[in-house]
Amino acid sequence: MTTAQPHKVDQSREGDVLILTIQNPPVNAFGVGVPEGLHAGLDTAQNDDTVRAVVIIGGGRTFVAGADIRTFDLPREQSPDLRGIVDRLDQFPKPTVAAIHGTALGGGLELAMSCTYRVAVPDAQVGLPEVKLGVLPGAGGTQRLPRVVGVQKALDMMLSGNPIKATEAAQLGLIDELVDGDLLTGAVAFARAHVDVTPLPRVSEKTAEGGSPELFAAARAALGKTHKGQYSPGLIVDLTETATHKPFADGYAEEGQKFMQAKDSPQSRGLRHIFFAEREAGKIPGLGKDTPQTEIRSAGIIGAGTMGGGIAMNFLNVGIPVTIVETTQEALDRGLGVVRKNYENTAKKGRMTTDDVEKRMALLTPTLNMDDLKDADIIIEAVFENMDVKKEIFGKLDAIAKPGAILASNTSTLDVNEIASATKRPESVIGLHFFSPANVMRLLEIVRADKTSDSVLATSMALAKRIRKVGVVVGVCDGFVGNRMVHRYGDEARKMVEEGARPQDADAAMHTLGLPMGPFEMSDMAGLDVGYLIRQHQAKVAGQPKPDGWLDRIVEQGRKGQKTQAGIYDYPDGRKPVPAASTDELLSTYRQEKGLTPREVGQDEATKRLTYSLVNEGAQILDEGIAQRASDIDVIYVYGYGFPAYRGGPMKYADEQGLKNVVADLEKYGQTPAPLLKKLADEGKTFADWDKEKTRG
Ligand code: 3H9
Repeated sequence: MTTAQPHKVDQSREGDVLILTIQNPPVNAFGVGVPEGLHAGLDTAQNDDTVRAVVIIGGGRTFVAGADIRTFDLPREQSPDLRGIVDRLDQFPKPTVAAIHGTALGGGLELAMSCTYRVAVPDAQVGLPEVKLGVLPGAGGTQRLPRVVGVQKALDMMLSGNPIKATEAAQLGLIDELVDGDLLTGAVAFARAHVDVTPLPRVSEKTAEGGSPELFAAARAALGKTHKGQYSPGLIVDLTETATHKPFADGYAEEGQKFMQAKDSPQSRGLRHIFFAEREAGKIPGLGKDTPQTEIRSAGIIGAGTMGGGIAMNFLNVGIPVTIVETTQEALDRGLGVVRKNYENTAKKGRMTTDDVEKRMALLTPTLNMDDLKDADIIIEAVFENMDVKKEIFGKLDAIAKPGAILASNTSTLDVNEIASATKRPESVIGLHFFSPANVMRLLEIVRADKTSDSVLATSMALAKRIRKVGVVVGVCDGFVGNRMVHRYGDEARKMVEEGARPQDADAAMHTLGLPMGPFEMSDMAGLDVGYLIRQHQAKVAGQPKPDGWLDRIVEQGRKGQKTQAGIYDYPDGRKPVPAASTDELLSTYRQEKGLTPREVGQDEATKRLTYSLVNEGAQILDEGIAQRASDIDVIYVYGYGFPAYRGGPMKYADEQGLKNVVADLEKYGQTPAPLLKKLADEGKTFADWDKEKTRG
């Protein structure tokens, strides 16, 4: 769009230097109005002989954080023309200096690399994160970065997508000068010192050093592990190789085409969806930015088992002291031992120093006395799933905790309202459901109970961010969002096996979608006895006969999953599942006894039935208001259950397939579509439409 757009670039002068300040808050993304403003500025510089150099700087908190991702779906002629600006800067007759603070990411770094020089404050960060959005640097990045930092480093940066600090970039020659003190003053001085340089250095005229056929072969081979199933990483390697043996203009043209291919792929749509979904999840309708929050300076954790220890690590990692309570010294010692071992393993891999390990451990205070939690700002209960035990603990906490402390339960299924009823301060009670391993998995389901106060909710959301989790607010129901959906998925998987599928077929069906584990590998890992005990208990309470499914029979053989080195699968080496002959035999007997004639269940059917069982339950959850948005469910599945981000999560995946098709397949395979799903399909809508309508109110 070239007309009637307000220019988002201010022009000002410092003597003979023209300063162009990009003003597109919050992150100065290269959106509509930015190229127009930069062209206007470059026109000024070109037409005015008194201008001898140009400084390009970001207004507000950052340099340019990249192309405006929201414009990716616009028709090409309406998209902001980043390549046009980069081309013009590359050939610009006067020195141009990019002055970087905050982050120069993606198109932001590409813009900077097309300037003659780059200066930055030491704490700035620069990177090409496009791979995380399923695309590739599309404004010269794949051709310029290897020409500046060498092939290996460029591949590392573009394939990881992770930014590097300006200090490292300066060592690599990507930043020409670090500016201590005022960035603009430093940039203007730098520009002035370079007005007489001829010819002007251009990155596009350099050669990309350090590539070899072996290096590129190794890079391609590694993608199978690091970026399995993904489209854009291979293109990034190809284009980097091109940079080593073709003229800049050829590589640049190739990059332009491949960028468009990647941008229009379902994988990029999925990854962009998750980028925005993650940020949306942080917004809670009705909860203003000014909602008062409690400052969390210390935490208490009850239970030093796998979950309690993992949860503690999140706090220790960001410098929040933790007091951890157990009932026996032995359990306490074991718990602390596991935390220490985890840190030491990280140190062994070189990702932490031994000093860091000791600093973290020094923040952890073990105790057998719950009274020691009296000063904690937040207390998280992480004991086993038993309502009576949890209520007893919360009753005690009510007497011990200081007023205003947050009382949280890490329950994965139980009713947080009932837990809160054990206290006289239900407004302070919330569910914080961490996922195992709690020090690794990024998801945090934040369970808002009926009486949870806004302040407790807002504090919990902010805390999630601080401990580097992705917090998603959910309502109270059995299993909340993630586990409730996974139960349906497990039911469908078991049913499919009864019909004739082998467990390994069901798992393979989900691998084809990109999940690292299928339903049965996941059950074996979690422990089959957990579900078994729940099923037995539920039947007893309901006065029904003892459950006798094929999975119950496996548990009754003493095969409880990975932990007993035998479950649905065998685990001869302790970790890797191998199809078990005993399971085949058991299934065959089971089907005979129950009069079931096995039939072949194809991979397509298996994938659809399993994935759509998640989608169907997700639709029901949305309808009940347990999740705020379909995109929240996607965030939960990507960060908590390994659903590939490049598919955008189950609800986005369903949107991509078309909800009409999803409904037709559910019906074909004997599942009843949830009313909301049916309604959206009938109206020709998507879950994304539903989210939009909801947001509009
Ligand atoms: C690219 O550049 C392609 C080119 O190679 C080729 C083109 C031809 N666009 O994360 P935050 C919004 S691809 C649009 O909460 P933080 C974000 O949605 C791009 N919007 O803040 C949020 O909005 P809201 C390569 C964007 O401080 C608000 O800004 N660049 C963009 O925690 C604040 O964001 C990237 O991939 C964008 N590019 O983190 C960088 N970026 O308030 C992506 C942010 O309405 N961005 N927004 O929810 C980031 O990594 C982080 O946002 C950043 C700030 C580190 C910058």
